[in-house]
Amino acid sequence: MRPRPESVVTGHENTDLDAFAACVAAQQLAVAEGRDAPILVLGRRLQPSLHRFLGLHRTRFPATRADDLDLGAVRELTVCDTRSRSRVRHVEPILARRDAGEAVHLRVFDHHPPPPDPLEGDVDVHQPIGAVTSLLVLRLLAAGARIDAAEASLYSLAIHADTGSLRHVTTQPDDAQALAELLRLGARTQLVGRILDAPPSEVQRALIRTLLDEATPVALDALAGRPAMIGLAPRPKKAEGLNRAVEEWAGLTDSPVAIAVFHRARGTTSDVTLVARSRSAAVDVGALLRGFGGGGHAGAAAARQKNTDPEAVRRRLAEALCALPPPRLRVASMMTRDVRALTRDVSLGDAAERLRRWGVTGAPVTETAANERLVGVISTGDVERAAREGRLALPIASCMTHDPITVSPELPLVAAIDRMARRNVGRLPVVDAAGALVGIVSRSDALRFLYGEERA
Ligand SMILES: [Mn+2]
Repeated sequence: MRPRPESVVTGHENTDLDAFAACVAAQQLAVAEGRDAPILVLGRRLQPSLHRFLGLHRTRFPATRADDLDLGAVRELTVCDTRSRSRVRHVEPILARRDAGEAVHLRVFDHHPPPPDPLEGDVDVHQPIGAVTSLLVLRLLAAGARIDAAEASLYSLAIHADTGSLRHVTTQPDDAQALAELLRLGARTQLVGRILDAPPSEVQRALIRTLLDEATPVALDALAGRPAMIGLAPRPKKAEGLNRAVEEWAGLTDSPVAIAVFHRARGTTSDVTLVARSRSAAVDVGALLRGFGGGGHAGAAAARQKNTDPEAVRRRLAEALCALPPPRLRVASMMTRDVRALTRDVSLGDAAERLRRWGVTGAPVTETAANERLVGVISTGDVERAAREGRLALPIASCMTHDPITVSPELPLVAAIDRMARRNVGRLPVVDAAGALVGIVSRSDALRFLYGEERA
């Protein structure tokens, strides 16, 4: 006879480390609050990283599949890491009894944006945070619960997984605080390498190769003309680790937005799985894929569509991406328009004098005062070198950089800052389509944008 629990806790289908760890934390929280620990119920499928973790830890953290339980007596249900009803179909019979008026107490802990089919819990805890496990760990600590080294290791692994080791833009101070407390409690950081950074499997490597070959760039207004990549690949029969494959692929493309369209033939049509990653604040892939019946976070999202045509899905994705609004902050909104420039016929001696008087370490050089076409840049370093070599009487054109790195006023500010950092230049002349100097952005403009007003 199957066990007949009264209280269960579960995470979303395709259960990952964050969902599983949050369920374990919810069990411990119940104990700390004087309730019985709920039975942990897994989704029908598990993410490979959780599978790897359970390979060693399944006796330490016991869990059961829904099919191996009789859920008819459940009076308490806790759902972690989702509040979308369609993502917890494995406990649907419990939810259906609750709909029918039976007394089933529902608790929900989540960190995703609202789904189209939200669960309404008796206790609803939603917080935009990197990992939902962080939220539960801080509650456990506040409740005075004891956390042993194995639990601390699981929780920290989940936080590393969902925050990309605190690097994703969704990371919050509470994630870092929870991680710090877990390290104090003996979390084993070496697990992160062993469980999360395992090399991609043969299937994943093949997918990454296909995506690299079969991706098309889509120029986006939202990225001021920079492309997003849309890749097409057949979904393998054992479709595990699609997320990991897409993450690796996204890291290998130079584009901040990468969306994979995985397809699998079903008769005359196909089932499609979309997996998206974005490193740009201008493209929220969670919002984008909600338009395709999916969901997720701004930086990572997924969706599934049945009975469709992969090429049509790719076209609709490209259209939806192109319809995103253009970036608000461009170089033009931040540049200094009143540029102190020199002309190419000025002597190096005069240039030295003017740079000193203006209190700047460099200036753009234009053709003539009347013709503002940018022809180069000169720095105090160039002038000092000329002075040492006794060449101050020569025109600056003899000593300037002739091919300076420039930006267009239409470029998003973040792209300009990126270019400044990568090329290690302190100022970027801004030129219009005709090559005329129209402004300049400097390191101090960049810092003001990144950190707000500088202190004097
Ligand atoms: Mn999560």
